[in-house]
Amino acid sequence: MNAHLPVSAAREPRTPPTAGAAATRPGLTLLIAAPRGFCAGVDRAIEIVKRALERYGAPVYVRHEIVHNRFVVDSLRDKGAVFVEELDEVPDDRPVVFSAHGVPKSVPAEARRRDLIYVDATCPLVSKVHRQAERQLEKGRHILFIGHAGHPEVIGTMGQVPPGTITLVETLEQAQVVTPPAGVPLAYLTQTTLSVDDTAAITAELERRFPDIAAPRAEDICYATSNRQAAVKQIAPGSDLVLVIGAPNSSNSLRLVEVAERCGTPARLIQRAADIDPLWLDGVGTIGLTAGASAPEALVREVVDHLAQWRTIEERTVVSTEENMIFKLPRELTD
Ligand code: 0O3
Ligand code: SF4
Repeated sequence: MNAHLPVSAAREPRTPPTAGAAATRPGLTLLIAAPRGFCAGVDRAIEIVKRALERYGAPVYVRHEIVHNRFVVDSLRDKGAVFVEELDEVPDDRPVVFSAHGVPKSVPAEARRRDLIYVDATCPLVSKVHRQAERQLEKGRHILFIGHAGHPEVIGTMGQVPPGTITLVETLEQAQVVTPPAGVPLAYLTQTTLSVDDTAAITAELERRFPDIAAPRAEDICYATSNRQAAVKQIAPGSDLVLVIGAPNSSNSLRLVEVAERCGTPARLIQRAADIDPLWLDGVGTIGLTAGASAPEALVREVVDHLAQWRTIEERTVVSTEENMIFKLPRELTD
């Protein structure tokens, strides 16, 4: 393990659940990244669904998974939320919440046309990118949007402007060949949950090819995404294996796996503790542990307790930065 890591809290070794065999269990050091897990946008989105259930009673419909985590979705479903993919699955007389990832303009427009009660749980940092897209359109610029095709945030942001005024760029290779309309000024924007390093390479290429391209006023990749990636860079080099708690459709969680692997450390995405194969622990003395922005802290504790079945655990929290971001709830749920 790297002795120079900033370790904020070193705990006593945990006694495994089945005492007696403790002395024979090999030790396992856990380097737990901080920050990890829920960001302010996810906290807010989940709170919106809970408050909508209190205010309107069940069922409250939610368009798309409120955040990309099955545990979160299942617990809200137990409280009376009904998850659907499209508005046409929502009855006329029930409220609907739009997920944290944002929606194309056509979705609230359709909700208004049908006179539905709707609450928008789009993260304010995603909404900020939506507004930038509108502003660039007003300025007559064609937008190169950096993001992953098919992701709901990408569909939502690209749906803020008419088709033909925005072009998706997914990779550095695409940035090298993209041919936007000739003679039209350009701007670029990005998805909020991208790899900081890959995006820097893509934007550098766009700026090299199109020196007058307008950049976002501030980085579109959000604070939570960049902080979680930086935190993995702190733990991965001293770990034999990195576990990332998150869903396979969670963009920000997938990026954390990539960051660990690029540090030269094998990494696994797991949804729950039960996904851990005990064989992964062969020859492993230190595990780095983190969680994507949509994964609850309860799952981190579940993983630690699960590992304690097999090993005597020494937990260390490695803090790379402090976070204290909180977003206000929509007024219609606080009045
Ligand atoms: O965008 P991503 O797939 O990472 O979404 P998650 O996993 O639900 O995490 C929350 C992030 C978000 C709502 C968009 O920025
Ligand atoms: Fe908002 Fe960032 Fe969290 Fe996405 S990851 S919900 S943009 S704070």
